[in-house]
Amino acid sequence: MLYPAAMDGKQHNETDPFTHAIVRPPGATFSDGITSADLGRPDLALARVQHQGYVGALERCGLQVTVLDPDDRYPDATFVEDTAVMTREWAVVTRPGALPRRGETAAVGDELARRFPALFAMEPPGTLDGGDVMAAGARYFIGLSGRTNADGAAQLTRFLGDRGCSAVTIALKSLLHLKTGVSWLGGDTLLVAAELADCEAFAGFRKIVVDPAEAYAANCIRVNDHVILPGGHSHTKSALEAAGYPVIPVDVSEFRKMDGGVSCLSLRF
Ligand code: CIR
Repeated sequence: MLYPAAMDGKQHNETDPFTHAIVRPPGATFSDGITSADLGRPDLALARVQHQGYVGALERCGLQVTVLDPDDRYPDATFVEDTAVMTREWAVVTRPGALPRRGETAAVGDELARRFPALFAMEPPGTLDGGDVMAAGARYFIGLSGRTNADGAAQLTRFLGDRGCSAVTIALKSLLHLKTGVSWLGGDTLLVAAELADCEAFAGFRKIVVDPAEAYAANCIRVNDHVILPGGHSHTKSALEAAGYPVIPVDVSEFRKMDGGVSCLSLRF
């Protein structure tokens, strides 16, 4: 633990609106990041424009957005979600599972330390990417993935338990991160990819199952009154709207080429 241990029984109230987000635009080395997508190299200029559009969507949802400087040493640093798990009450700086990404946490940790007097940092041998952590109010789901190991999940589970939150782990087979395949929409509703639809951990949730042809859209973010969804997924957009969620589509094609989705691009609190 690098920082003084935290907090005193408070937990995120699921009705609290988000007021802030932290983002980090793609840097000059963006296309050198890790990817398995096989969609070609991203166009950096377009990625920057799309990132601005994404920030605009967060602002439209009422958030004040803090923009960190890009750091060309870390091509994946724009996927800032993986570097922390946080609510408005507390923050945990993660230890990302991919070695080339580990240094990304320094700038995020500095920013969070300004906001949170007590900031927890994960310790070796634990690894955890924020993309593997889905909160549904005080219930947390942690994906065990190629990035998040059992020790990382256990550290976070203990931290959450001390704050009155529950956590269960879900072993992932093929997804990069848990939230690649599932998004909490608030209350008891999930947007879920077919491969996680029957996951026992999600029994009891109402599920909107994503058409397999639109599996990428399973990663979306509910931000206050809206759902920010990757553009071009009309079936999912219609399903969300029919369920009563106003949708803001954002074009993130260049981030998809680097295995990123809409949740990865911000920390929201
Ligand atoms: C990586 O492989 O780490 C990045 N290229 C993509 C990270 C996406 N993050 C996320 O889904 N939370």
